Amino acid sequence: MNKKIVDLHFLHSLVTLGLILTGLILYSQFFRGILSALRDYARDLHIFAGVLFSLTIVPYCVILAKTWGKLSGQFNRRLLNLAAISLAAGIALTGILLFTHTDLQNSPGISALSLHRMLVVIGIPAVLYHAVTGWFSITRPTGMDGSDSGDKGFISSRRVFIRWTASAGALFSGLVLAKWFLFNQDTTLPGVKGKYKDCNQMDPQPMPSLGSVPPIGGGYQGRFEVFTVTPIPCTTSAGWQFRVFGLVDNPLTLTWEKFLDIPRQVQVNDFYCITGWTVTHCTFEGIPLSRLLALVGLQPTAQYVKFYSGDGVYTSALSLKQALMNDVMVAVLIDGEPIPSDLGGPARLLIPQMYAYKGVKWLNAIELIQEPHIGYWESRGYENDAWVKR
Ligand SMILES: Nc1nc2c(c(=O)[nH]1)N[C@H]1C(S)=C(S)[C@@H](COP(=O)(O)O)O[C@H]1N2
Ligand SMILES: [Mo]
Repeated sequence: MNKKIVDLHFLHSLVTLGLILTGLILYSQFFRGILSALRDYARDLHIFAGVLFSLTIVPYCVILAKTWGKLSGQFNRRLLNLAAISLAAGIALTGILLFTHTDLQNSPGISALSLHRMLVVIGIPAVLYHAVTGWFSITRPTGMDGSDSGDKGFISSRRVFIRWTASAGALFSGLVLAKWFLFNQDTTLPGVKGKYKDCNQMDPQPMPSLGSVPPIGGGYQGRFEVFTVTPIPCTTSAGWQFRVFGLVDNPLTLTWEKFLDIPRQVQVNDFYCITGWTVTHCTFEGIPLSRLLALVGLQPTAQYVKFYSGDGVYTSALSLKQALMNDVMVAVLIDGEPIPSDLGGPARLLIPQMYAYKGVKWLNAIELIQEPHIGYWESRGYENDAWVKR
């Protein structure tokens, strides 16, 4: 191998290692919770490394094109190199789609994120295998294609051993990743019980209305990735209250029971996280936000609506016009079951036409204000008007 290729290869392996590490951080539940500030750095690093990764694909294509002729008769090597480049390009392309939030249109079940992960499930084991077997052929300069240059006996049996171990390791890591990424879908039982933790103790439980049971949406499809920037708050009906205050004529403080007395509506929505995952056909039941606002009497100076979470940290806001859209609701049931604490219960905000970061979990207060408010993720770079783009 000439020096240029070795340098390129060294750079590429560093970038790949960085991508794998930051990617695992992005996927890990651990970093979606209270360490989500770190997750944010990991995302920036992942994007940066992703750009470098995408760029390094180009010279590989050039090199392959140049050596294509020399590889005549070596069908396997041609195929392997093509496959490796396609895999890298696929990962890069789906990564770019994720970065720009443009998902694959009209392809139910297959999203840029699921494809990205699927390709990584093949890619990481392949990279591991290549790293282990490639490593040894660099320290002992023999043919990369497995043709031993005069090694006999002990050494070649060691190489066979290494290859087998690498294969086993690659297979194992592939299976672990596949189980992690792909077979983590909850398609077995309908509903949310048993799949998401619920540490709330609410009495009485909200009675599902017609349409929630059985859910008119037919049951949600996909999997919620439980996001929280704080430890998950648990509450009881006695300890819980819901306030509507600010620029209103009649501020409200509702107990759980009074809150449940307000008529609810049932609607079917898809749920979009801006990081690329989607849950479709959710049947939500809750109080339309416009109904809550009608109860308090808005003052003319009320221009924006600010939402508070029971976690004490997370906030978001809408303009009054957005807040009055008829599908914005404070949801208490999903597919006829109380929303578990993992998913923001006992009550969470739902703005179906916007990305889910606008939907404050553990919602317990709404304030009418005059000036715009920039919420938790909005102040960390996400758009304030978070219309779903797809
Ligand atoms: N209080 C609070 N609300 C929140 C968040 C959060 O971290 N804390 N994350 C937001 C984001 S980014 C998403 S995608 C959804 C995730 O909802 P889920 O955890 O029920 O899947 O909640 C939104 N609401
Ligand atoms: Mo999100």
